[in-house]
Amino acid sequence: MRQSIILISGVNGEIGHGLVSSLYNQGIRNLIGIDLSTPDDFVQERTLDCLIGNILDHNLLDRINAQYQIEAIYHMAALLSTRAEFSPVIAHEVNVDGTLNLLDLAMEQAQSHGQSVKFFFPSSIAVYGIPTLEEKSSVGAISEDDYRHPQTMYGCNKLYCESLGDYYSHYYKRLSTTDTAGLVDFRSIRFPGIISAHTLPAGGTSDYAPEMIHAAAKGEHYSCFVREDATIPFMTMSDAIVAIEMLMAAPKDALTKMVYNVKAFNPSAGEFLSKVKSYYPEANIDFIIHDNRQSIIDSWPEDINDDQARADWGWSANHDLDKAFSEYLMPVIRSRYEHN
Ligand code: AKB
Repeated sequence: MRQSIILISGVNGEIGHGLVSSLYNQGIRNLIGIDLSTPDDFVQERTLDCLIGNILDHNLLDRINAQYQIEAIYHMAALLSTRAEFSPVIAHEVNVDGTLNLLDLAMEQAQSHGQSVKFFFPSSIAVYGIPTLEEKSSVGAISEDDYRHPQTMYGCNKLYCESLGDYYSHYYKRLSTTDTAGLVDFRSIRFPGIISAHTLPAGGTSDYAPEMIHAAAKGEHYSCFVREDATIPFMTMSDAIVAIEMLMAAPKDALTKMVYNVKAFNPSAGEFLSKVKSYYPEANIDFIIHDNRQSIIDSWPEDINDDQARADWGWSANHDLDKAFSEYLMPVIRSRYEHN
């Protein structure tokens, strides 16, 4: 009999770390990670095994398929928005083909063991594309069906993969006689920028906020690459993990959507800096605008409407901007950098 496991792709990344930590603290001991790089000790100590490899490698996925019985997949591996603009074709391969491979693995597994496989997919506010700054500031909080005109390769990839999730959940091989509806139970959240106290992001465009606070804590100079008035939604990593767990635990019949917005706070870069300075008055941070990265931020919404997540699975963020600093970021960041 195959061992029952939960599979996490991109386990060594930012959300991977947060997820492993939280699932392990709940007593879950059957986590298997995949990552391109060898995961750090924190991840290795909390997982049953970590496979070093690529989600594009069919031999690796075949081995996982043969060896394990998969209950759920958390598919975190991705190239983020800035990095994807430098290598759009590679980004498409990783973000789209990688997701397709894991959806296919979920379907094969569900067909072989006869139970549905839950599939979590982190989507992003990058699926939205607002044409002008005037419209961005006048439009208010935007809902899941609004403005789905991504301007980045990453946003295009995320939006398309949401549709693939819908296809695998509801319409997979609909011309065959086998009924596959519901075998893959796809659930997704469109995340805003995420700020972790423990790790730094790599290759995203919302990275300026976490980079600011970590640089200030380390006493390093930092040049923020967007204007002071640039505004998008953010949340803490701790709230992002809570959101994933709440959505994955929700009864299926309570869900009216496959993809949900969630939000917490939406400071401008200047407001975020003021908050950083209230803890680190000596912070050496200036603004040197990178026009192209700025244009990506300008296309993302200032605010999003998460009413449906609140109504369907009781979502509400624990951290507003003040609490994000006082209850989550500062206690961890202080002890982390003061001991180095
Ligand atoms: C990025 O900046 O690419 C990500 C995102 C908003 O999805 N953090």
